[in-house]
Amino acid sequence: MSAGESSVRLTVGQALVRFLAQQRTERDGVEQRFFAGCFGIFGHGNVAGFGQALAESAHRDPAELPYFQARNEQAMVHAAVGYARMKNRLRAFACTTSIGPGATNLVTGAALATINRIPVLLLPGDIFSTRVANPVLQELEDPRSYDVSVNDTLRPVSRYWDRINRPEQLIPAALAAMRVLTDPAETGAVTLALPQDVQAESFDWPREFFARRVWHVGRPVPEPGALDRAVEAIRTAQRPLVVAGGGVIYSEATEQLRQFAELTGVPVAETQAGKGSLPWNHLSSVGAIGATGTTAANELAREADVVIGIGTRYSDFTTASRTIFARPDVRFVNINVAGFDAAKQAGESVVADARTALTALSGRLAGWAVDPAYRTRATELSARWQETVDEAYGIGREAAKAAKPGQLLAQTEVLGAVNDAAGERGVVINAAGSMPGELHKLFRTRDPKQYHVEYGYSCMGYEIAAGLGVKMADPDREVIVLVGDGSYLMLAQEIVTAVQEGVKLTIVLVQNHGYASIGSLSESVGSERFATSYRYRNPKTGALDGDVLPVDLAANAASLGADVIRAGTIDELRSALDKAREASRTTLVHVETDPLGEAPSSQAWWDVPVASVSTLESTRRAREEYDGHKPAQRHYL
Ligand SMILES: Cc1ncc(C[n+]2csc(CCOP(=O)(O)OP(=O)(O)O)c2C)c(N)n1
Ligand SMILES: [Mg+2]
Repeated sequence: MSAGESSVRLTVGQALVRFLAQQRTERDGVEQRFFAGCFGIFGHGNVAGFGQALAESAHRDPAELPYFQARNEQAMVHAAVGYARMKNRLRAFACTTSIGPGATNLVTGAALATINRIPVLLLPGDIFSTRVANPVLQELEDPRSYDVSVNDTLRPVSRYWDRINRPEQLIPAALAAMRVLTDPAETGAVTLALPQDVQAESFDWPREFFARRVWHVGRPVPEPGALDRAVEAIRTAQRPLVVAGGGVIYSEATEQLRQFAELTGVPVAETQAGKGSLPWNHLSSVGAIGATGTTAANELAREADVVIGIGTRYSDFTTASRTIFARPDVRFVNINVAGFDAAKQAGESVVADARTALTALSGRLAGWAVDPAYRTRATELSARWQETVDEAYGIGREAAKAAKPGQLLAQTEVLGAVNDAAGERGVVINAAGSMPGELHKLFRTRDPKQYHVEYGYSCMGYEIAAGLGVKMADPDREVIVLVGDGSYLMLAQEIVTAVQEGVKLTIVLVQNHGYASIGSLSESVGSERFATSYRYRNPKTGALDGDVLPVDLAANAASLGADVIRAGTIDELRSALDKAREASRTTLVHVETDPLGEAPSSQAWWDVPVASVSTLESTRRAREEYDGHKPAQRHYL
């Protein structure tokens, strides 16, 4: 296209900033800007291209595409994911990086985004398209092809991946990127790799490229035949059970789920991403399902003849590695906006938005309900589990039975205090270690957006970075980041960004000197807790079983700019959480817990294969137990 009124000459970087600023989503008549801003770390791969464009944009209009500094590229993707998840995927962030290590640091974050189906736009710099100066600093140099760069590592973890080798390629690529980012069935990480020379090249862009563009996020309706089959399956069920996944929350279908449950009496169990679909004390709620589930949900799952999965991808934790739905004749009805997930477990596939499908189902099932005795049984099972929660949280524990001085707190008591501190709307964030499982079964969720546990990728280091994004998405909510010492040591540096931006987080650091979770898993598979605690190497044994290390993570957090409170007892913890809530600055509460403490059992299995031959007695015993569980595993054909 030649220069003229219908075009505008800009670099690729400048054009991309302008384009991103004009993208909008609309759902249910509510229109909003899609990109809340851009996280970035600069190097030679983006400073002169996209970085220059951001600088120019900040001069023109600081609100056009606000820039936020991060300390680590992986962490900035986590922050972006935290934000987009909180916004039910209707708003998101872009992330700009340099080439080489800045780009490959994105890979873990991208995998997390894609697995959890959360949109994020990644803009790594790439090696010269002209190749005139190659190899450039940080170039991989594949002897088989100069077409390869480290950014190719982002291909399998991106839902859309493209490299912009000529300026005009940006036009179709940017549109394709937006299509994927705003499509709930397809979304995840989207990568546009930007060669550093191309970013700075200019082109006469058609003005329409920068027009305000609205991406309509629809609510696909069920195909009539599919709805008929689903209704028929549910009507003939004696023991139906809903499994509510993240799709219920992203679709904002919690009210429709409540109506469906009240109308039909079908009990509702929740996956990690779906937790909060019903308030914990709703009569139809049986809480968490699967390997980290409640005994109530799991008992009903074992008896269920029809499982109604809504917005779930049936991870191994949800299905207890395909053992929890135990009836030989169990059938599945799957409502999912993604055909890929709807087809799982050979179920009746209803490809539709959760809200639309639930409304349709409630209409078609009017007058039908489960046997009242089944309803009562679900309620009773739940009530029994809630007594277990009270016990684990230490509610009603007499003073005489309270912890003795010097005795470490149980992690479940810490979670009880955090549950109280979160109140009606506070958001609790976690991702890896022993806490996700305990939170899943214990946490009493009152609001659909208050339980933010990333358990698609269960990525250590997500917690603090995601807290930043969550708080940016909803500054009115108290945000409580629960983080283990292992996770903290992996990726804590976004505390600095939170302090810089005045984004106030409460961080509860649970110090148990190592990997309580993997320690207990290790023991259960006969690996004797090998190398799962942080200890000095013992000169006598040669193993890592010496003294506890002199590590002070509270001091570390203070050095990064956080206010710090150390809590030793449950009363100190509760008062620290009160103080943190009132504080205006990011506050870290440091608490030590017993690494050997246990949460109540879910009575469910998780498939982690055990060595089939071993000289260790512990391993042989674990293998025997494993062999005992294995036959219960189903294909669900
Ligand atoms: C990035 C990453 N590496 C490794 C793992 C495997 N893993 C899961 S939990 C865990 C230990 C977590 O330790 P910590 O945060 O202290 O929590 P704790 O188990 O003590 O509750 C490890 C190593 C993971 N989930 N993520
Ligand atoms: Mg730990």
